[in-house]
Amino acid sequence: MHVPSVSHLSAEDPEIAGLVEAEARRQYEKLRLIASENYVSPAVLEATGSVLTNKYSEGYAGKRYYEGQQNVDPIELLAIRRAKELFGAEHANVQPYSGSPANLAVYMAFLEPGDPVMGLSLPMGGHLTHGWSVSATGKWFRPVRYEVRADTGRVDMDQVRDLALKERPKLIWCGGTAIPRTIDFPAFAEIAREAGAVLAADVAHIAGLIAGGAHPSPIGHADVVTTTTHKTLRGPRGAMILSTAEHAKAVDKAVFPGLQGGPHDHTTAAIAVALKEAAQPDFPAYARQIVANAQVLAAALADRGYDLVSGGTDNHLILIDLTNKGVAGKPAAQALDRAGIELNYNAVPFDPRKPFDPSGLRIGTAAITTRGLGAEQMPLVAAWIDEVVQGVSKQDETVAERVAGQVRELLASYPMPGWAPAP
Ligand code: DSN
Repeated sequence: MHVPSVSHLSAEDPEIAGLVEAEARRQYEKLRLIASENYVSPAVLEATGSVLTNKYSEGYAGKRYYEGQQNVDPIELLAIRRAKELFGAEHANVQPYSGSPANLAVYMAFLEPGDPVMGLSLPMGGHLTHGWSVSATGKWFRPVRYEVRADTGRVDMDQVRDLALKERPKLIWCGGTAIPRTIDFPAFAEIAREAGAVLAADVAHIAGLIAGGAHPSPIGHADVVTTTTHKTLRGPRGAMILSTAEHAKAVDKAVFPGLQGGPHDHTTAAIAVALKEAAQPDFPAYARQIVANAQVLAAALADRGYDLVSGGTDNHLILIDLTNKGVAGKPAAQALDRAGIELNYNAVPFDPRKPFDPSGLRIGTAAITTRGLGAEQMPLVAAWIDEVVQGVSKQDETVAERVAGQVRELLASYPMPGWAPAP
């Protein structure tokens, strides 16, 4: 049974329908611990799969380049209003196709090619678009990179200040993709002010935690805030840019016509739905549970001798350095996947290994919390991870299959939004 029904797809293209069904079952049967993923609601799925995908709407509400915007304008205005209300922002742009285009729009709004930009180094937990060398942002701008401290695993704020005052970046990014600790937005804002830089907070990973009050907000500190909408925020694949009123025009012009063509109206509608869901009274409890689950899981892993970057977590994310276990991240992640535990191998700060074969694993608890798992299940999850990692070091191929069966059995009691197995 696929919910919503995919009967037309099955009739017209059984090959794709079969793969969609297989993916739904895979998501149902796996313990999904990829820190940037989640399960969206059936309402978000319906909006994403709606006829809005048929429409072109280049421009903004009231100023479009195509006719027939009687329904799209109110949809986009609703999404904007809900984004502003949820985050307390003066301005919201809901058109960026995803996180990287949103971040590129920030460059377009505030920088000229060749200008200096400062961000957390990618292997330390930053993002490609914060000026990493292989990204357009590292090629077309002059990157300055700050790091985490070797002794604490936390962002080195003294280094951030020293570099900012020395290099005078025009733009400073805070946030990233593998940061297990609270981001100190006021401290970044003070440094940006001192250096005369624009402060951009990339809160893609923690947007849902911010919306639910489980992480401090960058609003009031950062000049501009970018976020994807599909991680802890639990919306469709998309992105938003929030800013002060002062920067509204520059942000909007950068997104369109600066970088993009027509917005994806079906995504905009689904973002509006997700924002409404995140404004409901039960969302803060969801956000708090994500963090509680991560903290219990982190403690259980630490008890089993796992070396956690920064020693634990304040948010949804745990970064494990497997060096002391004598196993590399990639074979561990692959074995865990075979064991029904889906996560990603990840570089750890000061990683001596290569990015495609690094020392670490990254774990996130947003999806399993949506599924309904609570703190009481986390020691079991840690035990399974440990069993599989030990299996890799002992080259015991039987562990993965055994654990996969146990994972499937556990998850059968936790419904998945948007899909259920045939009765
Ligand atoms: N791919 C996202 C993540 O996994 O964190 C960042 O772009």
